[in-house]
Amino acid sequence: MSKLDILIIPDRHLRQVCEPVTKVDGEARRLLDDMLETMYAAPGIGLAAPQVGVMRRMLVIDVSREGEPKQPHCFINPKLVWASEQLATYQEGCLSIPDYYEDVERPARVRVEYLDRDGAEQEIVAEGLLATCLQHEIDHLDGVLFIDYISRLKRERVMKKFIKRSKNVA
Ligand code: GNR
Ligand code: NI
Repeated sequence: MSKLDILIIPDRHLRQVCEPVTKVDGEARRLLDDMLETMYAAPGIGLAAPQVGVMRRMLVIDVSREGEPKQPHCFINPKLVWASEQLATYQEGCLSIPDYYEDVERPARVRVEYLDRDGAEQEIVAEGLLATCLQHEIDHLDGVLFIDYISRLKRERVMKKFIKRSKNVA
């Protein structure tokens, strides 16, 4: 397994729409394993393929708490097929927008259809942090970031900071 580099805004990969995975083969599974290693090392509770520059509809999540058994989940071609009217607010962060956190309101419960790492069709009904994380990660596959849900003033402020930072290091 190998740890991958996580892309930071304003990297253009983070604003593109990913293509479906056509074959769940060894190469796809290797990428999922590398994404899990990268997510645990960060550390984070989720990671989407475009965050490591791979423009395919794949993501990994583990919302288990520290000290509890790990619960790695792989989602391939995930599709949000139902969302509750009831909303829930979580303070979100993103490994592609380091050290920035804001409250975001999203549907509290969602149903998602996807393929697992064996290519089998699965469906999950999620709530709580898992529901929020799934929506955050699926958004990444469509080039959407959590800062798109905060005020324009806050978003432009954080974008400006990271654009400046990218010019200083790159
Ligand atoms: O590690 C992460 N924490 C988090 C907290 C609240 C809502 C969403 C997330 S996902 C984030 C990792 C990440 O950037 N995934 O794309
Ligand atoms: Ni993110």
